[in-house]
Order: sequence, then structure tokens, then C-alpha cells
Amino acid sequence: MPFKKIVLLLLLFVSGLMKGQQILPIIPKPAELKMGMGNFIIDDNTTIHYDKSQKELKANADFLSTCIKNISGLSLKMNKKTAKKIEFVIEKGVTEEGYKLKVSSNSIVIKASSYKGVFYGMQSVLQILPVVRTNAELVVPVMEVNDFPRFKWRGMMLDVSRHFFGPEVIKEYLDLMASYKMNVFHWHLVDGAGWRLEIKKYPKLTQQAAWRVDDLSTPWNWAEVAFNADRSKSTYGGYYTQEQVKEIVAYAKARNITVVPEIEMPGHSEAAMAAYPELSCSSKNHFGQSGDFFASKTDGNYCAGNDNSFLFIQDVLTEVMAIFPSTYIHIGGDEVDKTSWKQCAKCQARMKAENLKDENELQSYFIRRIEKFLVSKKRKMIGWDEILEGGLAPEATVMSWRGEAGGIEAAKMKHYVIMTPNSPCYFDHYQAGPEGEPLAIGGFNTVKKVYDYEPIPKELNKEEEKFVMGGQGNVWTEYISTTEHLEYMVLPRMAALAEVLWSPKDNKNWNDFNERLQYHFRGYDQKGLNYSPGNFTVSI
Ligand code: TNX
Repeated sequence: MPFKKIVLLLLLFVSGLMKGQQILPIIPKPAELKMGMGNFIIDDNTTIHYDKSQKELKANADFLSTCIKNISGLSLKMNKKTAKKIEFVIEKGVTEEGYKLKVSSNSIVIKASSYKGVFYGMQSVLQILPVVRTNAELVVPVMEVNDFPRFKWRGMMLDVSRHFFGPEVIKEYLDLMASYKMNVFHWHLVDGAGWRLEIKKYPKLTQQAAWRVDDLSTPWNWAEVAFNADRSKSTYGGYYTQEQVKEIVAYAKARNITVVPEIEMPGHSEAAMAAYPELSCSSKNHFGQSGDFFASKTDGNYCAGNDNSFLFIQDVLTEVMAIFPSTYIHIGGDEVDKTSWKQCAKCQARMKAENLKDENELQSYFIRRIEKFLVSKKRKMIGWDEILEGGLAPEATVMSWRGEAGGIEAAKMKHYVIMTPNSPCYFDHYQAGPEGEPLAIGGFNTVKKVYDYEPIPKELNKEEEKFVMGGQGNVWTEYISTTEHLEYMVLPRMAALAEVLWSPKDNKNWNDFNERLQYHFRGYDQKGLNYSPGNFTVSI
């Protein structure tokens, strides 16, 4: 470590001591934290204790022991009598996902009402420990923590359509989310640029629409050349098999993350049309011919006048629900260019028959029909805020992305809402520069701007604000094709959003966050993760 860094580190440490507390690099900041005197040292005389009848606690214990082994080589004993113990206790009355952590010189006790809180207690301990293999002692300072989340939806979305990221990258993303106590992974599996999920009944979705000719030198090129007829040249792409999905869903669950799949409709569906053109209004197979893509661009909608569109979507959703246990299913609903519906006799006939006055109402008809199907299967539907246009489906949850207006409107109508306004929740936007930054879609969302975000809009009264379930960071990948680039866009903005969504509002403090973040930067460096260092006042 360079001399300058050592001096700064010492200064930070001393200033921490002067404040009467050591800096604990826990992000998100716990609701209540009291430091004591002394330390607990994890060594080979330490045992993990848990109630063996609880299978999820065993998974927690295995998770912790693997992490400890990776950083120290120690194999902690399980449920054996030793001088020092790390104990998981299930205690009713601790808030959902919350935990109480008590560290003394001979024990670490994590109390929670379920494995979820225990998992988060463990994450807080792990954030204090080294992140890579070390010979140093594993020191956990004596302290008491009482911690719980502010919001129950702490989400991160990843678009795997515009660019595909394999299962290992998804797991890395989930690991990062888990370490920051994020609990919903919104998986944008389908869009115009590729269909990424195996659907057994419709094999062409992945045989054809998961592949394209891709020239990464021009980010938008996928649109121009997508679905080139000469499949032998379609080298770019990929998809997840249903078996891979099941494994990822289980991996996420072990980290208290629910995976919410998104199947886009009625627009953004060029990929589905590439495989099954009969589902579009024109029914022509022009998606299969190079160069025709732009000409038919407005025809990326399912035909709303054709019952087969609904049957197809219901079949797809039936397979989706069989592998995704999530209560919520996201159906997209954004940015529908309704030109094709205007020009389609079947759509116009449907509007007449259903007494719909315009294409917005036709969209609403479409979404309501899908909601009815999902509700009949005991699921709940989420859509982007455009689903408000033409009338909101009766039980829909709204994801507010074009600012907060849609979310405010929906909450006032007593619909649940997830706040994800593109400013500042879009992590595909620039976070610095733009000089010297990788090409991004536009916008400017610095880590500070993310940190300062308040998900409850002033326009809502106390009753209405209860409908804000939380917030989410969205990573659209038109311009992001590599894991390194993805990490760079996500770190450290995910950490900032995690604190927004978890920590009590009054506990938030940018300078304090900034100090803790420096330790995370060091961890990213040690783990070889790419991140944006931004312009920070403190550095270690
Ligand atoms: C808008 S957000 C979109 C996406 C783009 C994104 C780029 C939303 C629901 N639709 O299709 O990828 O902007 O920032």
C-alpha cells in the first residue's frame, strides 16, 4: 500500500476513534448500532450453532462457513461445543427481514424471525471481514445492532435481451445484490433484441430469436441487423434453459432474493415476432430478412385483435409461472407504438366489439386480459407506468420509470407502486464524465444523486405513501456488452440505492456513506470488480 494511503487510513481510523466509534464499513447503514469494547476473533475454536430442524438455517450456516473458509481457510465446526460460538436464533417478534446482532468477546448471536433476517445479520458481519483470502485475524468488534429495512421492495433490474449475460454473471449480480441487502431481481428476459428464455411449446423463440448478427462497434447495430435471414452468421446471442432458471431462482432464494421475470408485451416484442410473425398485425415474415427490420419496426406488437396472441402469451406465462415462484410477474407494457394497431382491421374490429374509443383503451384491454389470467393463477401483475394509459387494470402494480408522476397517480388510486424514475434510478446513464466514460445511453446519474433520492414523493399523504413498496435500479444494456462494463455501471450506484431503500431516512448522511464506501472500493479492487470511483472527498 502506498505511504499516502497508509497515512490516510490511519487518519480515518483516528478520526473514527475520536468520534468514539470505529468506522464500520456496513452498507446499507444499520438502523441502530452501538459499539462496545473488545473484539470477537473468529478462529478454529469457533462453532456455528443453529436449529437443525430449520433447513434454511442450515443453508445460512453453510453460506457463512463457506465465506469464512474462502477468506481464511478455517473450517468452522457446526453445532459442536466449543469456547466460542456464532449462533442463529429464530425469535418471533423481530420484524420481517430484520435482525438483532449481538457481538461479545465469546459469541456472535443473530436473532431474526426467519432465515431472511439471519442472512442479513450474516451479511453485516461479512462486510466487516476481509473479502479475499488473508492470514490476518478475523476480527469482529463487540457491538449491538438492531436493524431492519425501510422498504420491502429493494430491487435491481437487468436487461439480458439487448445483450446476453450467462448464468455465472447473473449469480455474480445476485451476490452483489445480497451483500447490499437488495431482495428483488427483476429479470428483463425478453425485448426486441432477443428472446432469452427457453419455452418448450415454442422452440423457435430460442432457436431463432435468441441469436442475431451483432457488431458491437455500433451499439444500435443490433436493431439494423437483428434477425438476419442467414442464421449461419448469427453468432451473437444466448438464452437460459428452464433448468438453468430453476437453479438461479434457488440460488437467489438462498440469498433472500425473489426473481421477478419480465415478459414484454404488447410492444418491445420484435423477438417474438421474428420467430412467430403470425402474432403481429401484418403476419408477414419480414423479420427474417436482413434490412427489413427497420421497415417493419412499428410492427413489433402482438396483434391485439387476434386471440392467438393471447393464447400464445398465456402458454408462455404458464411455463414462466412453473419455474418462477414469484407472486409478481412483470408484463412490460412500456413504449407501445400503436401505429400497427391503427392500421390493422382485426384490431379495429376488436375496438368496435369491445366499445374501446382509442388504441390506448385497446392497450388497456390487452393488459387487463392478461392480468385476469395471472390473477386466476394466483399471481400479481406488474407493468411499467404506461399501463395507466387507457385505464389501469384493477389489481396492477405500477413501476414508475418516466419520473414519479405515474407512481403518484397509481398510489393515489390505491395501487401498489415501485419507484424507479429514470433520474436517478437508471444505471445505464452516465455517472461521471462523459469525457473518459464508456459510451452510455445519455442522462447523468451520479452516485450522489442516487444517494440523495427519496422514494416517497411529497405529493403523497400518509395513507397514500403506504402504497410505495420501494424502489429499484434499472440496468438496460443497449450499450453494455461485457461483465466489466456491467460492473462499472452498477458499482457503486447499487450500494447507494441499497442505503436509500434499507436505512431509516434520518440515518442517511452522504459524508458518512462516502467514508464507508472507500472500504468497499478497496474490496472491489481486491476482488477484481470494476467500478466507477467518481469524485470523492475521502480516499484511502
Ligand atoms: C426506456 S424503461 C425503456 C427501455 C430502454 C431504456 C433505456 C422502459 C420501460 N423502457 O426499453 O432500454 O429506456 O434507458
